[in-house]
Amino acid sequence: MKRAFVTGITGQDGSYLAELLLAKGYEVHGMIRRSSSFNTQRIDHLYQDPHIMGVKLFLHYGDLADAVRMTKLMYELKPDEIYHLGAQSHVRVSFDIPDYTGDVTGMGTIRLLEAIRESGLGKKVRFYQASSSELYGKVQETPQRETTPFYPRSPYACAKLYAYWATVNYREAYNMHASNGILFNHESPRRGPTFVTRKITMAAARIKLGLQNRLFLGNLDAKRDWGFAGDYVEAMWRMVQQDQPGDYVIATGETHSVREFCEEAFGLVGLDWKDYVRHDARYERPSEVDLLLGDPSKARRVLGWKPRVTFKELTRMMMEADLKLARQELAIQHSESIEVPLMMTPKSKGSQKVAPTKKSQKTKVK
Ligand code: NAP
Ligand code: G4F
Repeated sequence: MKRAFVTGITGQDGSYLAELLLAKGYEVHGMIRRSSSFNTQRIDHLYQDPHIMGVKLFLHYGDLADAVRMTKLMYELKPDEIYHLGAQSHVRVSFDIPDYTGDVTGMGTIRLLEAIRESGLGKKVRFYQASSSELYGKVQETPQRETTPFYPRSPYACAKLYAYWATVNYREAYNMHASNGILFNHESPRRGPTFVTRKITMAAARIKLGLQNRLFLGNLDAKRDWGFAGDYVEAMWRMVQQDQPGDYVIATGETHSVREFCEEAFGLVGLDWKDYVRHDARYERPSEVDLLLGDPSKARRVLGWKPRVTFKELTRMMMEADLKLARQELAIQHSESIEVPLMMTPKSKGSQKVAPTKKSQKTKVK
């Protein structure tokens, strides 16, 4: 049985990748951050009590800022494959916390690569680095392919540039099986709520149900090559299975503006986005990536990979999921209007059981 180690397993991609690896019979070990609130919602459906026999998913505390812990995990687990997805992954936020982003998203990669070498796994393990189309930034050619020069436009992209070249360097210097997936934007119902597609589908659903009346966005002209995350984790796995490591663009080969995404999403619930979307400069970036459009022909040729979900199917999938969540939110609001008084202690004077009643028909408990 193959053993995989996944950083960023609690994120969007980590959750789809964990599903894929478990379905293929892998034993999966994920590194998670200690958090004061639960951060495992995306993988809760996969998690089993480790005391049960035959469990295949294991979670370990760790952090990309902690080299000692990652080295220890490498010694202990000795994985066959490592999927390095953990990162501070928000581009706009990286302008606010550039130091942290450089440390976790850039240096985090070299810490993990060194942990692999230090534990003697360098020659054996296969390593996947979650590189990004943000590397192309101010694009030097369109569409962007593996040979297109990079021009990063954010602290996030600069950190990913460092991690990209660290991966290439460890491949060349130490003969490691280390590959970069240069993934263009990929989305899903599990996408973080502050990324633009999810922000739009959540708002369109809540507006439709009367839970919200405005959506504030930044630059509507930006164009992105949006695919489905479930398709993209399949490409990660295929890269790692190749005899030789390499770098691959993973994209749909189609681009759409943020405005078009609004039109499509609001249209699906019978609304005109122009009636609800307002501009807020806070969501603009000091330097923007105007256009991303990938050429995935190398991935198609070498990996036999192609995207299955179209732009329209993706938007529909996200809208359907967010409508369901908005309905649940509405139901919770409605149930909160039903008053259930706390029970008094049995010995206390005058205690009595009261059936739940609607606020409108309040019963006084004496
Ligand atoms: P995501 O949802 O933001 O997930 C990021 C993951 O990294 C989460 O599990 C997060 O943990 C973890 N993480 C953050 N800081 C960490 C730290 N200091 N130590 C350990 N773990 C940490 O991102 P995603 O969309 O799944 O993307 C996965 C990877 O692909 C990222 O590296 C991203 O930069 C890259 N990428 C994404 C796209 C895309 O369109 N989605 C495209 C190209 C590349 P918490 O859950 O605790 O926050
Ligand atoms: O959804 P976004 O925040 O994604 P962005 O910046 O393209 O980055 C994502 O994809 C990268 C791959 O290319 C990943 F590497 C990265 O980790 C992340 O997953 O923004 C998309 C576009 C931008 O041009 C942004 O300026 O949408 C524009 N936008 C307009 N209004 C907005 C908003 N973005 C966000 N997040 N919020 C807005 O209100």
